[in-house]
Amino acid sequence: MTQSYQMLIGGRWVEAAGGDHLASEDPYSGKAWAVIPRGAADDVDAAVEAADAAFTAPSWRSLPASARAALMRKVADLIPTVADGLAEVETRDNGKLLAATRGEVAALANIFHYFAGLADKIEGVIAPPEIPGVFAYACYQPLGVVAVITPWNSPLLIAAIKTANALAAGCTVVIKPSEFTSASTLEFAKLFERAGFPPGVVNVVTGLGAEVGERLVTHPKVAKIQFTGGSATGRRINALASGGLKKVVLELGGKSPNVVFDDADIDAAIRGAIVGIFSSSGQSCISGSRLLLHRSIHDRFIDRLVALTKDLRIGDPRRPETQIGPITTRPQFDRVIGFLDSARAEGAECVMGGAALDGPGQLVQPTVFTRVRNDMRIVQDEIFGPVLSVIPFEDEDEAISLANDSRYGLAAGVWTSDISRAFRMTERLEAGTVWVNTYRLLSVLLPSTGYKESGLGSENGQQNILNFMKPKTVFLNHGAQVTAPFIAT
Ligand code: TXE
Repeated sequence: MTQSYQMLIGGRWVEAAGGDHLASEDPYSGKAWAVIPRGAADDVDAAVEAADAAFTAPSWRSLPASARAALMRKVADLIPTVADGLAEVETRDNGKLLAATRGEVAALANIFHYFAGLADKIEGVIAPPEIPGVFAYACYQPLGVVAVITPWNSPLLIAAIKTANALAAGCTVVIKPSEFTSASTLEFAKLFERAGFPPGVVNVVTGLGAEVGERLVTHPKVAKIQFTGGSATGRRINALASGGLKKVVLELGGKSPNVVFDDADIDAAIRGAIVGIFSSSGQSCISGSRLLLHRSIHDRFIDRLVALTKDLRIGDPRRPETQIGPITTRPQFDRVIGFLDSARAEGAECVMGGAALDGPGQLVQPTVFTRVRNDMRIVQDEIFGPVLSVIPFEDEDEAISLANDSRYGLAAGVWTSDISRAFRMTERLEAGTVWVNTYRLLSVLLPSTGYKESGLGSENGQQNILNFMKPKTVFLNHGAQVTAPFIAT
């Protein structure tokens, strides 16, 4: 039986105005399991109007920051009561391992507590008196309506982080989840009602990027766009939004290098390489998809990595023993298979995997290519699948030159026991996040950004709250002679 979802606009659960729907498929069974409304321009307009009205309504705008924080804490406290169901919906919709989606859902409570903690710590600036009789200060005001556009690989986690950032600042939001994985966001949105948020502060409109996404991005009452997704879409959003001079933050793709020196703890580095690329079946912007190995360890490292990877269990993401689940969407599955073909055509050697699995669902074998050159498509393009390219290097300089020879710059890993080398590498790697002797750790307590084509602007951390606000400078004359105009002091 298929589950039927509605969108949340202005505090009401509604169908699309046009009455259209989209099917959501379970990537493991390949069957449709839910229907979501296929929104269009009218629905976006209604959601943005609702968010704008909520933004100016006293029930939100005049709410003390501590009360706003309290509402966010209520959401955090509600999360454990729905966590199991949320994780199951996410796994069914995007195919990520249940263990992973449970972890992501558990993190949401901390994320909401963290951002709630920032809501009442936004302070302005008082300038030292310069003009007798004039008091000058700057305060920060929330930007307004924030559009949150999310992808299919971690839909709930990404929507929750962006929404929490925006709410803490006093903004209102319209979330547009990926058309492939909208269910978890719609489930999550129920918590804002339960927590007592005023209607219209959080809205969700589902549908296609070209229909719902573009309207949202160009709507005159949207002040800021927070986007995670592919680079081509990010570029288009940036171009569309520039017409309205909107603030845009883009978290885009990656082709991250994982660099292993011969002085590293090799067993740990092998585990780090496997986790780096095969977690979430490689469908992660921070995947360590380029493994750079010091030439002296190359062959034995690959032998052991392949031996361990062969034991990984591929299959149903709901089963506890499964370690690699399906590719989330059919177009993405076709794209990954296309890369496997192009790698062979370009002369790379496939030392393990290299094919889809028979049977239902979009399962791809974990795949390792050696004898790759840096100019090959599998090395330069983001595959977003369980495909690892291995490249040897001679020394630190060559490692850096290979690692940085990419239009992306999202993340990088370094494995070494030499602390000086670790410092040198972190300094020289062109990436927004660098891990030393670990991989994939993330924290909303710290800023995250992408260098080069991996992004625009940054998210998270304490300072980021001000990126959802605009300063207002006030000169308050409480007794000075009005000075001659046009004279700057
Ligand atoms: O993402 P899109 P796609 C990469 C990965 C993948 C590629 C394409 O390499 O193969 O992107 O994936 C909405 N205006 N990443 O095509 O299109 C869309 O509806 C406004 C990396 O599935 O970027 C969805 O909600 N919105 C990434 C969201 O954008 C538009 C995660 C993302 O979809 C729009 C996912 C438009 N014109 C894929 N077009 C990461 N950084 O983690 C689409 N959308």
